[in-house]
Amino acid sequence: MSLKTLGQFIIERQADFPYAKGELSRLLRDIGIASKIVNREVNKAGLVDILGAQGTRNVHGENVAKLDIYANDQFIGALGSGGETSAIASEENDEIVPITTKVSKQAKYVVCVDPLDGSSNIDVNVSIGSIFAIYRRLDSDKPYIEADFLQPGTAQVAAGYVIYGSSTMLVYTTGHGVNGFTLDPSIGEFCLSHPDMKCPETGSIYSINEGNYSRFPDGVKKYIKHCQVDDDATGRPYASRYIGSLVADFHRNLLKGGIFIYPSTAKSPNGKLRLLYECNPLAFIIEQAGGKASDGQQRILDLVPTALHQRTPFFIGSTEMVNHAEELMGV
Ligand code: AHM
Ligand code: MG
Repeated sequence: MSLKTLGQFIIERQADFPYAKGELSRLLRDIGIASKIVNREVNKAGLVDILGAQGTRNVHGENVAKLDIYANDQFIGALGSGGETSAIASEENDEIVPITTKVSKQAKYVVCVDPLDGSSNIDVNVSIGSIFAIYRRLDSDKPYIEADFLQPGTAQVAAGYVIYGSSTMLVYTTGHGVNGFTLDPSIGEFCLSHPDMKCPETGSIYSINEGNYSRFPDGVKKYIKHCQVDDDATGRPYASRYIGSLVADFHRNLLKGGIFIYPSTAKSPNGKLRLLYECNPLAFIIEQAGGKASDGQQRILDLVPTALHQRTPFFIGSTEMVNHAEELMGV
């Protein structure tokens, strides 16, 4: 069987968008380029003086590792020079980043990105990822506005993630199923390795930071107990697996079946994860793979954002498991 590269696949799939002129395809190509450059640095992180905290804090008050900055620069650079993105919302930037090249000002799309998620795992050689969501601007005849970024997740035209793991993979959807590409380092290309990915209807893995147990809502505590009960018929107790890298936890559960939960806590009523560039893109992917994503009460993709960096409780994975967790949350 011959290898199909990401570039070939994107061109073939352009037919899914009969009215498009190839801009989205080029934008996806730009993301592929940025992630290959980030991958190169992630892979040699132990060798060069790029490891470790930079000594600054990002807009959320968290320590910023050098690779976060590097990855952010790469995504902004690649999307900027590609010419199809008019502005970017990034986890690393408080404000929207405008792209000021002549062509980009007219570009149809805006991109939300978490350039390097799970960065506390960089120093210990554990999988990390990049996450992106692409929206068509509300009015491409005028300059971009914040409302372009505050569209509900249902308006995403494409979304994806890159996992820098034991191998590097790019997984994306344009609303026509989910496809995964593994980076072949010998030729420097992402190659189709996981066509038409589907999330099992149910699974036997639950992923949650149980250290926060005492701060969880009652419904989440009940769900954790449900996972731990001995029941041969449903294969319980389930296995607890939590990496602390959203992309890695999500990717495993997508392939094997399972549920990932980052709920509200007594200290953080909106949870920790960010709607625009963490939850919405993964929610789009899981739905396209037959799974489900919820904030515990309602569908993630239906939430109407009010701020760029807003957080939301997050329940995502196999449909049956998310449904059960929602029931215990009182939906
Ligand atoms: P980050 O954006 O600062 O990297 O934080 C997001 C990460 C996710 O990858 C992961 O799911 C979560 O934080 C883990 O948080 P916690 O350590 O509270 O369990
Ligand atoms: Mg993040």
